[in-house]
Amino acid sequence: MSTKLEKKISVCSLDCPDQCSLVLHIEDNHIIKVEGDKSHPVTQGQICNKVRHLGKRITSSERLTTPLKRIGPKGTQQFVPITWEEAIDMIATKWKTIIEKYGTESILPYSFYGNMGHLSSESIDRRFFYRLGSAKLERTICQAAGTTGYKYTMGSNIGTDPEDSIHAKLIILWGINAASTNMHQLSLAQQARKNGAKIITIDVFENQTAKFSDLFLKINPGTDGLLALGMMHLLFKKQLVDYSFLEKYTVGYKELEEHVKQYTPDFVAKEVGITVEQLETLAVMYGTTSPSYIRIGNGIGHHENGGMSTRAITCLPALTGQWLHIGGGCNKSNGDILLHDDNYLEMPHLDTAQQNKVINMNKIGEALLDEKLNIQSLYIYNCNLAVISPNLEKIKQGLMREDLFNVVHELFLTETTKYADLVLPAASSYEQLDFFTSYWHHYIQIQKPVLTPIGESKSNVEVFRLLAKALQFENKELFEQEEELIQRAMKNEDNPFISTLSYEELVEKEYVKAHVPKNLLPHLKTESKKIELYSKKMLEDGYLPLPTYIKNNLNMNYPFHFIATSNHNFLNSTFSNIEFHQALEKETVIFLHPTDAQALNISHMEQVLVRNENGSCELKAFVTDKTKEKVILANGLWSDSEKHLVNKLTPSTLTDLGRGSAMFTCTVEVVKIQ
Ligand SMILES: Nc1nc2c(c(=O)[nH]1)N[C@H]1C(S)=C(S)[C@@H](COP(=O)(O)OP(=O)(O)OC[C@H]3O[C@@H](n4cnc5c(=O)[nH]c(N)nc54)[C@H](O)[C@@H]3O)O[C@H]1N2
Ligand SMILES: Nc1nc2c(c(=O)[nH]1)N[C@H]1C(S)=C(S)[C@@H](COP(=O)(O)OP(=O)(O)OC[C@H]3O[C@@H](n4cnc5c(=O)[nH]c(N)nc54)[C@H](O)[C@@H]3O)O[C@H]1N2
Ligand SMILES: [Mo]
Repeated sequence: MSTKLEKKISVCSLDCPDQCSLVLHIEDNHIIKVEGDKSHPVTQGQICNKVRHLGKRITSSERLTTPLKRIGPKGTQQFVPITWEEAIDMIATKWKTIIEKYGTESILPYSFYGNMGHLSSESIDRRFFYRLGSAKLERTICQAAGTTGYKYTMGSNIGTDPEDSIHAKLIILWGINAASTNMHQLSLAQQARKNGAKIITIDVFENQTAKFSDLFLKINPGTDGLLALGMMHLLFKKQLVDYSFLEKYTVGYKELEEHVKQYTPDFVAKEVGITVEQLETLAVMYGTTSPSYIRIGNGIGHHENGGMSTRAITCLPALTGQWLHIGGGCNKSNGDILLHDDNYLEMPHLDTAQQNKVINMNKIGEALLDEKLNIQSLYIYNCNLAVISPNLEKIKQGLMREDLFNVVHELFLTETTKYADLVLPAASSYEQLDFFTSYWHHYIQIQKPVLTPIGESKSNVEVFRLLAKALQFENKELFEQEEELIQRAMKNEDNPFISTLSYEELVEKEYVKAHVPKNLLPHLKTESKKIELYSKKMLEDGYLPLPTYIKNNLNMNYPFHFIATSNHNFLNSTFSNIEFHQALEKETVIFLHPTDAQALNISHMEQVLVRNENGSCELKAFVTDKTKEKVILANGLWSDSEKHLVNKLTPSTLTDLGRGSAMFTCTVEVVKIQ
């Protein structure tokens, strides 16, 4: 790469719905400035502050440059550099021994979307582990509950094009802190507001998104489904539903109308923690405004009842016939709009596993400690497991197992590498060719390499090719080149929305938009081809067929509901190791209501102990009435000190639908440190 200043179009590889198009100013293999691409219809030249300072992370002097082998006890981060040949040979030798003794399914890959590139996260890696016959990982920590609830209703993950939300006259931001986690949705909402739209935020905390809204409802955690059912009750009662739409495009509206009679305003308002007047205002605004658009966030899906709650909200637009109005409807995840040929990319037919051992990623601690499951080796990539997973104390116990052979492929030394026998240096997304599809907007984007890999770092794809060779796997599929992979993956016969797009066009234009008709109704993938308010499939799968409120199971031994969300200046734990970003986020805090602080005799910014049966943390108490009494929030996934790891407190319980993480259904006590 040249040493003179150049501007290069790139795509942000972080796990974020906005998936921005970036203009990187590069000099001497360093990112010296980052701008938003003005030509991209969603990015519109605006980017978040953390990505504006991306260069501090990507070209940081802390980047790993060589493979490292452990020399000290596990947990102490003591390594010596070794060569790639030695590293690959060590993995191959160790795995061959493990396989001989315990079988292929004693090896488990553990990955998530630290790099959203499809080649980096679900291509040769998946093919390799199928061919190896490893145990399988259920990757459900993020959206699983919500998208499962959504899919039972709508058939697939397709919803309103966010760009159309500028036409909405009512926008509800529900369980999403869009100001931090989906900033371009706020820009679009701002444009809608100029045309007279009203904006409502529904959250348990008065965050920056709430401040931006015309109406804010501060509700009790985990009551979203009930609130939606209470709205439905009023919509039917006040005759604000569109019966002709319901008749033509839905299944089960009569059963639903009968079913929601039990959700009376008095009961709903009390349980949700709002007034009957607020509930009425919300229902009437929703029932009388069109187009209305609901952006459903992940704050809902991380509760035990998150699948059903999301399903209940997903039913609302059908009641008022919103799917026929441009900008109307809702959007949880648009993941299926840009669905590529994942079967081709991942090749499940290469699988050689005999038993089909499946481990849920949220239960990795339990799995590592379960002798029957017999996990002998972990290969971790695209994921900071020891920070982001619930029930960390248990995970730590598992990772400390002397007999566990643990490989971590990372850009940096992290909390997770502490427990590695071998650390491999990863190339960043800007150092390789890959393609990206947003799970919110409708653009496919390409990343061409714009930096030379730092040190000896290698991309995920490259490392799996090396491993395949070392294990003498001869399948040519394991050695396919990046260009061909993208070209072939973009051809998905089953997805009409991308059928006219080509790799050549993508290379030329940097991003291309899916061709999605304004009316999605002919594309519903439910069995009935309609919106399923009553779902026969749910009944067959062992669930209640109508959206129903089931209270979360809280451990009442502890007085506070504890919700550790993501924060504004990190992306999950990414950036939490960069001093610049730490300074932006300032402190690791819990937000505590003044009444609760007073009862505990805790003053503002006092260091406190937060604990429950899973573990304990030391954090500062930020006293504020932005939260509800008895509800505590924490600001993100800090990893600067073990004392700050909030997931030491969260449970590994699974959600009602989708086997997702119910990490937000958690209780704690707060104790003064003497
Ligand atoms: N800055 C930044 N952006 C990010 C991320 C990040 O870490 N930082 N992470 C990325 C990822 S992987 C994801 S999945 C998304 C997640 O982004 P969001 O969809 O915004 O989800 P969360 O940040 O988990 O929580 C959103 C809101 O839900 C609220 N909440 C919690 N419980 C409840 C409840 O029971 N009901 C309601 N109504 N609200 C509740 C919280 O107070 C919070 O304001 O953001 C992505 N973007
Ligand atoms: N308490 C609590 N816990 C949470 C959440 C929460 O809101 N609260 N959010 C949950 C959610 S929604 C999600 S999605 C998960 C996210 O969990 P993770 O996917 O683990 O997200 P990150 O913490 O960003 O860590 C990603 C790691 O991948 C590495 N990486 C980046 N690119 C590459 C690459 O090309 N190759 C390799 N080998 N590594 C790479 C980065 O350096 C980084 O350390 O966290 C979950 N955990
Ligand atoms: Mo996520």
